[in-house]
Amino acid sequence: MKIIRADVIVTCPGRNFVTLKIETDEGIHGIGDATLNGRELAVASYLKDHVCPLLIGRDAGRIEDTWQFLYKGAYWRRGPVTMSAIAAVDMALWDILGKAANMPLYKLLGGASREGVMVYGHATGRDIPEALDRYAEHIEEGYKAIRIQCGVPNMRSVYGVAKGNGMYEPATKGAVEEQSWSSEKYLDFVPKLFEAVREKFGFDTHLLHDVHHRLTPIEAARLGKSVEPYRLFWMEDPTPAENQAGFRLIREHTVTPIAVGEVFNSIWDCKQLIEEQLIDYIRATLTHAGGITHLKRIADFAALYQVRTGCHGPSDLSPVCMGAALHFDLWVPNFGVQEYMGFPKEALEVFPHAWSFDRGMMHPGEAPGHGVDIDEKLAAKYPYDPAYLPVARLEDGTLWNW
Ligand code: CS2
Ligand code: MG
Repeated sequence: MKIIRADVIVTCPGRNFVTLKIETDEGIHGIGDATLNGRELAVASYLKDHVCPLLIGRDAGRIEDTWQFLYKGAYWRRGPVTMSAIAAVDMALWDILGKAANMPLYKLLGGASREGVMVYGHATGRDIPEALDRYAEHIEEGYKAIRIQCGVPNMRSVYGVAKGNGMYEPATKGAVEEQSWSSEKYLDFVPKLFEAVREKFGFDTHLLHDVHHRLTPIEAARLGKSVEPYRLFWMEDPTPAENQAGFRLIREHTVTPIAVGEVFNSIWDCKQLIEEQLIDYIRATLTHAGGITHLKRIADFAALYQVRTGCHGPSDLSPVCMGAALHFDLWVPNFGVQEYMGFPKEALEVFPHAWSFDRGMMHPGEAPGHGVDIDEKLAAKYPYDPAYLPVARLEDGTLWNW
């Protein structure tokens, strides 16, 4: 089966998404997600101008060889733009393979390892009472794992909290939003938030929290230690992970589990973290870490060290990534949890999908391939609308990690 066409579709049904569509001479097509929040057009161009022409005439079934060809053949390895582009090709080719075999992707990977995929939702509030109300709603909806983020008293803004009553969406139109940050205020406040959750709801739900790269290693160690009584499922991205050895310091002081990796692109970004057992969950995801072919490699490597998966799943990864991730999660032996932030209604219409949600558990469905398609006519009604992620500054104006 030969590839005869490859097109890039950029659309903004509620938020921007980049999708690659590959067509074959047997009339089967597959799609892959290539969305890189705030830098979408770089990946669209990488695909359109440099990758799509190389795909024409290739055997659609040679997925591994195509991956190696795009990775090694570019000479310039890794990086978010390259790896998102390779991921989109890989996802689309696995989709095609599934359709050709008339099998859902999870069966091609080796079959289901569990009945369903546990997902965590986002409970956010401007203050503790509001965050607890959202937490209660998630329990009502059947969530078994819930992430909580909350406004910090006397801080102008905080990461992860929805504006108004809508869904949480960090990217904004126009100028880059500048938020302010104080690690001291945050560290004093956040244990009180977890205490309030455990006091009100007990220990029946898995409690998660995202630090979003805001602390230094010693501060993260202090946070992890101070919240041990609340038994978090994980504290996410406690400090930036470019310096992987920095996590040794955190590990020496606390048994609070650590999840890292939503900004990683390859196995090399997490090699030391996994090998030295400095983390408990790896958050690398299909779209940004080279697709199914590469994430399988990361997960198998992680399994040697009892590190489990916890794939990134924000609304800025498209419903295509969500579908493919659920197949991956249903199969992967060392599964931990999957993030599920939900999508704007328009996005769910543009991307018809076989996946479903039921009381905190998700299933990819039985459609051949990854089970997600794109309605191109509808997609064309939502032109690209540039938006940027915010930045964070310390209270004295110093640019900090967002
Ligand atoms: C977050 C993301 O889901 C998460 O854990 O860290 O919302 C992240 O900020 C966005 O994906 C950035 O595009
Ligand atoms: Mg995160």
